[in-house]
Amino acid sequence: MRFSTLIPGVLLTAASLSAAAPSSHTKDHSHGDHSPISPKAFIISMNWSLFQFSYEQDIWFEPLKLTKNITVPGLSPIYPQVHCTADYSICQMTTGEGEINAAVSATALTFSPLFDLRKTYFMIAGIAGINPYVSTIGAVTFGRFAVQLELEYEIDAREMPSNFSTGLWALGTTAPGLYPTSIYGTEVFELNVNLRDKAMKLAHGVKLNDSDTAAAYRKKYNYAPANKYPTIVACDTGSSNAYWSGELLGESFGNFTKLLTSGKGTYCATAQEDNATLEAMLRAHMAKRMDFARVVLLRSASDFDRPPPGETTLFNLVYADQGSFGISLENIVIAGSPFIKDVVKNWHEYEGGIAPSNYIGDIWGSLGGKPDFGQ
Ligand SMILES: *[C@@H]1O[C@H](CO)[C@@H](O)[C@H](O)[C@H]1NC(C)=O
Ligand SMILES: *[C@@H]1O[C@H](CO)[C@@H](O)[C@H](O)[C@H]1NC(C)=O
Ligand SMILES: *[C@@H]1O[C@H](CO)[C@@H](O)[C@H](O)[C@H]1NC(C)=O
Ligand SMILES: *[C@@H]1O[C@H](CO)[C@@H](O)[C@H](O)[C@H]1NC(C)=O
Ligand SMILES: *[C@@H]1O[C@H](CO)[C@@H](O)[C@H](O)[C@H]1NC(C)=O
Ligand SMILES: CC(=O)N[C@@H]1CO[C@H](CO)[C@@H](O)[C@@H]1O
Repeated sequence: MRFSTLIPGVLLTAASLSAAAPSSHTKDHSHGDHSPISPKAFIISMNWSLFQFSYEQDIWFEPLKLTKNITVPGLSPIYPQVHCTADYSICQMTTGEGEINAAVSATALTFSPLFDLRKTYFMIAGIAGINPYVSTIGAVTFGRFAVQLELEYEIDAREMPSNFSTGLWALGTTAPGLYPTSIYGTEVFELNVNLRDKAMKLAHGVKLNDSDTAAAYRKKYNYAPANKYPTIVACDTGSSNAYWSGELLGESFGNFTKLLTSGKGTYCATAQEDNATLEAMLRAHMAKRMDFARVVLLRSASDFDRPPPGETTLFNLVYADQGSFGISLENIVIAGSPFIKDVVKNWHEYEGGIAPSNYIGDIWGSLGGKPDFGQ
């Protein structure tokens, strides 16, 4: 439906990109070649622990052999380097957690003169809370929409009017359920569905990892898909700095996602970074430094966003051992690697871009075209 408005913008982008990207094969950045690095695939992680075994970042080091370190000014003080394969075809960085870290680190990367990212495919890949009505712990989600959940008015639910269903509602309005009248621009991002589907197809049939503890915790939910084996699913993320939990907040944010995406988005995964990373990428695209049509958003489920029947929300959030932190990390690699490897192996299919057939961009139409959500 949006082909006519969208495709010209996309072709323009592809044309401006085709002037692009020097090949990176032969460069040796440790020996004085200072032309920009132009990776084919770039993984964006959010967190990493120096003290514990396996977090979002270092899960990639071994399987992808990320042996080259590049210090990039403006990255997080605790994750100051980008890590690349020896031929610089695949790189990875860690933004740090939460929206501020994600926005600033992604901006520093995309505007760094050390990189030419105009043809690079990005995979934002992290762990997330999961909506049990849409999927389950250990599952891997691929998103089309990223919604800024806490960009709302909020009053403590104990002080809300008795006829309110939730203490959170859209900015500039007077009650839950009304479309926001005050728009900041980062409320919703929509990504290339054709690219997402390609990444999901490549991941199809992989064997996701599981643990006995996770399997037992799933059984506490007396409904599907929460109590089913984890799978790969297409559904959408919501970002919020507030690390929330609970049936009512989950329902409130699910409603908000529907409201902002004109019913098209299905909230399933909670993240603390995606709208910020995507805002930085949108601006980098506008500055012709990268291509917003080349972004995949993957979130694996490390915990449920609300408790099973008979347990409290507090228990679910801070006490329960859901047994899925480790498997969610492993499953990022299991479900994300096929895409990363395919980009490098079959670069001829990717180099010119995977044209989107849906609208991509923000709520303002900043990249051209007309949003297929909102008012
Ligand atoms: C992020 O990493 C820090 C240590 O670097 C760790 O303490 C924290 O628990 C991690 N957070 C998540 C959500 O994994
Ligand atoms: C590259 O960075 C990683 C993570 O900080 C570190 O473990 C590794 O030793 C570094 N490698 C080199 C060659 O400096
Ligand atoms: C709640 O009640 C007030 C006062 O009766 C009314 O003005 C308002 O529209 C109601 N709000 C909702 C969300 O039903
Ligand atoms: C699944 O996890 C177990 C325990 O960590 C590990 O031994 C096994 O190799 C993993 N399987 C896959 C397919 O990664
Ligand atoms: C979500 O929306 C439904 C349908 O409008 C409504 O019945 C429900 O109370 C809302 N839930 C919350 C928590 O706001
Ligand atoms: C920087 C940024 O965009 N981060 C997030 C996303 O949504 C709103 C946007 O203005 C910010 O409050 C938040 O920090």
